[in-house]
Amino acid sequence: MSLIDLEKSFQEKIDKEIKIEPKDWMPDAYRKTNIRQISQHAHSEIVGMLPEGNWISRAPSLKRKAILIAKVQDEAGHGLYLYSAAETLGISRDQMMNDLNSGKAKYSSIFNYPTLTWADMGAVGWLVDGAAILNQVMLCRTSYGPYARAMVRICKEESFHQRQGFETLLVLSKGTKEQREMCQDAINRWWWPSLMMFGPKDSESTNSDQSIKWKIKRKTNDELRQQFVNMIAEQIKLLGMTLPDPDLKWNEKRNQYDFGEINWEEFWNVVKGNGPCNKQRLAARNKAHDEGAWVRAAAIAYADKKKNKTTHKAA
Ligand code: FAQ
Repeated sequence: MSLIDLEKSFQEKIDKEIKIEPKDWMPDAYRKTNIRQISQHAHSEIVGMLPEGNWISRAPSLKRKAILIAKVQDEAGHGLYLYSAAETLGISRDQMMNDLNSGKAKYSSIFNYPTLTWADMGAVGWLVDGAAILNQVMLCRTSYGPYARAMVRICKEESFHQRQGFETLLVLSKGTKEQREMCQDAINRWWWPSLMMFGPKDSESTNSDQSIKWKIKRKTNDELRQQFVNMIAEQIKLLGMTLPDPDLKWNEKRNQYDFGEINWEEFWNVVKGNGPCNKQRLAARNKAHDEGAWVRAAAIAYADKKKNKTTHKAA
């Protein structure tokens, strides 16, 4: 078959909603886009453990500590499913780790902001996991099979994460004056960065058109962002708090909430490595990688020993 025919039958498969599997023929650019997106997604889960991990030792009760440990552990699991999904496309885990640790690979901008108070654990769960879920529910139907299947399980866990975040804020919102202020302050700081998680506006999104044609993405950045604003603008009423946007208003005609302009300069600054915590996050990842070298060496030595024993027996 010629390249043109291969590409045509590939697109036909996508149009018929048939999943693309690792051994199927695929255009190089489809492989590369999936490796880029899945590995960035995996890195986001792993780096995303850091801002919350920061609060495990300071959680206000044993119950909150147990919940937070479980959540952070879930994020590690998500990273591992996603690295495995990316590996099926021919990239090695070592390569992905090197790209993350050297600063070459991107991860979500949101994790470059600091978690300053306990209320941030609620805001991260409610807003950050909330934004992540909207995006990930769409990815359960992405065209690459291993990615879609990984997302199904991840979404179930993220849904619990968002609820625990909302519940943490709900308790604070009914607490003392100081607790209510802490709750509002966390919402104020996390709102705009959460909107940035959906990526640049559609007119600036370099990958969207092709990714939508290949059904890697099913909705555009702006569509998902709007969906998120509509959802949160209603949920915040239950907390009795406000969102820090004077332009947020229900629009009867559009049947959607209008909202203010995102600070895109801040977004690109963070993406380029100049956010409040970019350097700290990379330093923490590199430290963990270096300190874990002996574990990887021991696992390889053990696997070699086991393999040699089996070969010996067979001979
Ligand atoms: N941060 O052309 P587009 C989570 C880059 S998981 C940094 O629109 P695309 C769980 C983008 O890579 C959160 N960079 O790109 C959790 C591209 O650069 P490139 C992560 C960003 O791929 C919760 C350039 O800008 N979720 O939170 C960002 O079509 C709590 C142009 O952009 C995923 O990764 C950004 N926010 O759409 C864990 C979901 N946005 O690569 C712990 C999967 C854009 O060409 C605690 N990913 N860029 O050099 C996606 O759905 C997509 O990749 C988008 C971006 C929607 C993020």
